[in-house]
Amino acid sequence: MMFNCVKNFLSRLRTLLLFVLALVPIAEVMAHGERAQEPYLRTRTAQFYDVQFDRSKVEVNEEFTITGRFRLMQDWPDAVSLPETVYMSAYAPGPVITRVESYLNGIPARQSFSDLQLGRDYEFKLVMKGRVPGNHHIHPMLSVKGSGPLVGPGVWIEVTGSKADYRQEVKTMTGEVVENLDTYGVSRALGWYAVWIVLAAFWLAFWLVRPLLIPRWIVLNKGREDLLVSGRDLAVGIGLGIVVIGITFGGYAYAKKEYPYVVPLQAGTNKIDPLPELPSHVAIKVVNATYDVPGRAMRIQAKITNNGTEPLHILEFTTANLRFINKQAPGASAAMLKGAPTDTVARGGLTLSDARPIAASETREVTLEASDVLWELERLVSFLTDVDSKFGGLLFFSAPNGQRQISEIGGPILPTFIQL
Ligand SMILES: [Cu+2]
Repeated sequence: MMFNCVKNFLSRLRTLLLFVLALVPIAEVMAHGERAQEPYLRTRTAQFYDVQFDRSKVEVNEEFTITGRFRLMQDWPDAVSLPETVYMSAYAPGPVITRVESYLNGIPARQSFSDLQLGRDYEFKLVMKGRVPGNHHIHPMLSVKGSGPLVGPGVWIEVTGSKADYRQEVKTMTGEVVENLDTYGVSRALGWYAVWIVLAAFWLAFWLVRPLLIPRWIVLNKGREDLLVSGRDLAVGIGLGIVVIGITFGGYAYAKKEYPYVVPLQAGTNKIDPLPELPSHVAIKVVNATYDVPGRAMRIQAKITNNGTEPLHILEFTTANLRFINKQAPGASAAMLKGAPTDTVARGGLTLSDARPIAASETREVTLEASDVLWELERLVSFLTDVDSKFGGLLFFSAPNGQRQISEIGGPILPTFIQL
């Protein structure tokens, strides 16, 4: 009877669990938190563009490269620390890939960089290597001291093979070849742990085997402190002290002899110049911006002035790694191919109130509509509840001569809760 009861309960619990699991979309389970970042952090800090992964499937030990650019937004939010110290890397769920090389504007990015400039572009290159088999979501990532990581578009990389085959060979400056950095020195470190644990355990056990707190307290109360520490205790204490100091200095002398050339971990930062400023002939003034909550659409009314000599098409609006491409613009299909093959390219694209190119020295008021369920999926609509309700993004223009212009666009945004 009792057994049946338990069995029934367990089967009900299982049904309930299955039901709850069915409610959780798979994609949410596999994502690893990039959507949890506040929208002001994702739309108004670093805008990644032209991000490309050269492979989507690698074997353990095989390398792949992530390249791309980011623009640091002029309208950097007050709540986010300025990019005074940054570190360029890739984001992976755990140590499943290894960073082999990294560059920012062609300079090795082993260390942090200081004083990056707002409103300017930077180019990165990351060479990564498969380490743990599995399907991993990998992003380029710019870590800003005081603010945290700002991630670029993520791509699923499948690592195949066996973790046991992983090797990371390194040749040191003195010519020594380390066969596998993954396991190098681990046994020695564990050996040292063992030495200190044994010594500590001995010292603890030495005192624990004797009568402990209450008897010693009574002795103390009776004024017989002389009984608490015997001559043998003192001798063992001094002996242990000599052993500890001996091991410490002996270990140091041994390491110094074995490895005469030691380079400490590099802690300084590098200065870096931004990419040369591209000539921009566009002036943008946002007149009005709204986010239509039921329609999941951002509408931006902007006065765009073309100060150049070529007519310009509005090609793309990008923010927080979402891409809205105007399919009518020349170069649209090339633009589609240019970025990483992510699922964050809006299918509906970018809709314009006036699709004609903006002629040279013309000023036109255009309404851009970026409508897609991605706003919701990427959890970007919570900017409506921010104390600083502003949006930001990049607007790309294309000219008939194939040139592309990139301008920052942004300003306050108002939510509308009813369909207008
Ligand atoms: Cu991800």
